[in-house]
Order: sequence, then C-alpha cells, then structure tokens
Amino acid sequence: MTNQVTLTQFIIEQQRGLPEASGTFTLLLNNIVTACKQISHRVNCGALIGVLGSAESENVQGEVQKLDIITNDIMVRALDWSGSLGGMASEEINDPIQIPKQYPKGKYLVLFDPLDGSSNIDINLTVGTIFSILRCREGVEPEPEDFLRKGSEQVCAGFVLYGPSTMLVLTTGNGVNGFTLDQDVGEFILTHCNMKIPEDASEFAINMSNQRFWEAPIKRYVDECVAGSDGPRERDFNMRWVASLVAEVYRILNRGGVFMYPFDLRDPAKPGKLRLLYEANPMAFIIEQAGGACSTGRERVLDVKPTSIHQRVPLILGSKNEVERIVGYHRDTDGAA
Ligand code: AFP
Repeated sequence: MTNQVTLTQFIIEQQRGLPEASGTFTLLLNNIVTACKQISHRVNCGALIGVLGSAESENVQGEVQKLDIITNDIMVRALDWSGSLGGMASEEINDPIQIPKQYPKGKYLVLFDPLDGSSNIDINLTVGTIFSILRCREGVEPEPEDFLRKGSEQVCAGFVLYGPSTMLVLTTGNGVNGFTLDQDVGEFILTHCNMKIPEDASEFAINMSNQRFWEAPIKRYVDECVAGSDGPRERDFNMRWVASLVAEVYRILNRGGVFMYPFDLRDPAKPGKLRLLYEANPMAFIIEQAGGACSTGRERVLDVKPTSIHQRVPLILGSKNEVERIVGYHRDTDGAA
C-alpha cells in the first residue's frame, strides 16, 4: 500500500485536532467533493454528452447558460439533504437557496460558483468550481443578511480545477493544500502540501482589451511591467490571461504572479467583474493562507462588508510584494486627488 494520503484521511486527521468537531463539517466537505467529482465527469465528457448549448437560458447575470445550470443542480442535490446546511447561495440563482422542508437544517452556509470560466467550456479550456463556507445560526431559515458576512469570517474555502488533471485546492485556515483526483480510484490524493506563493513575481494576468477603462494606478503598474528591463522595474515580465479565475489562481499558487480584474470606468455600478461572496472571498482566503495578498486596490478583500449576494468587486491578488506595490499606486493616486 503506497503512503498516499487521501482527502478523507486528511480531513479526518484535521477533525481530530478539533475536539468540538461533530463530524458535520467533514460530511459537508465530503458532499462538496462528491459533487465536484460528478461535475468533473460531466466536464470531461464535453460535447460527447451533448449538454453544451442544451440548457440555453439566461441566468440572473443575464448571461446565456450551458453547463452552468447543470453543475449548479449537481451541487444543490449533493448538499441540500445533508443536515449540515442552513442554506446556499449560487452564482446561477438570484436568491439564497432554501433547504427543502423534508431535510434538517444545519450550522453552515455554502456559497459557490459551480462553473467558473464557463465561457471556456466550448473551447475545452480549464474551468472550475469555487466554494466558500460560513457558519450560520442553527435550525432557523437564514436571512439574506446571514450570507452578507466579511470574507474574514469564512471557515473554509476551496476550488476544484477541471484541467488536464482534476485538482482540489483547500484551506480551513491552517495553510493551503492541493489534492489530485486519481480517476481510477475516484479519490483525491494529497499532492501539494502547504502551498506557498513566492513574494516576488515576474508574471501578470489582466485582460488587456479593457485597458482604456482602467484607473491610473493599474495603467501605471501594467505599463511598467510592459516596459520591462527598459523601464523602472528594470526586469522583464511575462503575461498570461486564461479567462478562468481558477486557472489563474492555481498558476499563481505554484509559481507566483499577480492577477487583476480591476475597477472598470465603463460602469461605476459594476466595480469589476468578479463576485465578492463566491469568487473573490474564497480566493482571497486561499491566497492569504498561502502567503500572498488580495486587495480591491483600496481595501483588503477579506475586510469588505458585503451589501448584496451578487455584489462585484475589483480584484487584485497574488504575490505579496506585487499586490502591495499596486495598492501603493492606488494610495499615491488617491492621495494626489
Ligand atoms: P465566465 O464564468 O463567464 O467565463 O467568467 C469567468 C470570470 O468570471 C473569471 O473566471 C475570469 O477571470 C474572468 O471572468 C474573465 O473575464 P473576461 O472574459 O472579461 O476576460
């Protein structure tokens, strides 16, 4: 028997370290992982199972859905019966998802994006599932306000990457660990212990086509990266843009870098594209636990007080020294205003 550590063993051993643990969290995490294995299978089948384009309908974001709604249903069905949840919130559903009356309610809330990067599905590029877990009052129907909690209150955050391999990246506040799905056995195996992000980096990720809508601090940072060794940074930079947050974050966890989806001058009511509760917050928790930093440019993401479930925020995350430089540029600009 190899000395591989399965996700199940890892979670149970972590639970042993929490004397008050009742096993409810372990069951919840196990159910999330089961849902993600099912989603991985659907994604890996791609056009073979004919779902691409079949579930044509508009979601609450006004976007055409394909596998989005199917993966949302997989997550809901895997979680709603467990007795561990007071409720759920999904990128695909406008209002919080209630636990059916026939099931007991529990002490956790799960907020998730079932298929991040879904516009990549049709072109067979990496997509993923992002989830965030909060505690809630037990046995009562959660109010919308129960979901509107700062990211610093998360008890767990993770994402599953459906790429060349299927990987789970997870934090419960004691560092970040990566698990690779052994497709033959159907178990996630610990392959990336205690992931740490290099504090310096020479790779940035941003959608350059939005350049004319950026604020000055972002323009300054990107211009300096593009100027490379001829400019004030005196070294060359590389650029990446996968249009899939999970892929960008996983790359940064492995080799450093900085990801930016900044405030966009096009529509002040839409301060960025990424959603706070089920994209920015879980990624911020993971990035900080791995030694990186995550900011809106003007505020630590985990300190942002949410005002609505589908609220968007500007998102700058990655290698600590690069994020701090960008935040400094925002301070310079705001201070000069
Ligand atoms: P989709 O899920 O609609 O593909 O959006 C993915 C995403 O929210 C995030 O994963 C990417 O980093 C970002 O949007 C890509 O945005 P652009 O398509 O504007 O580059």
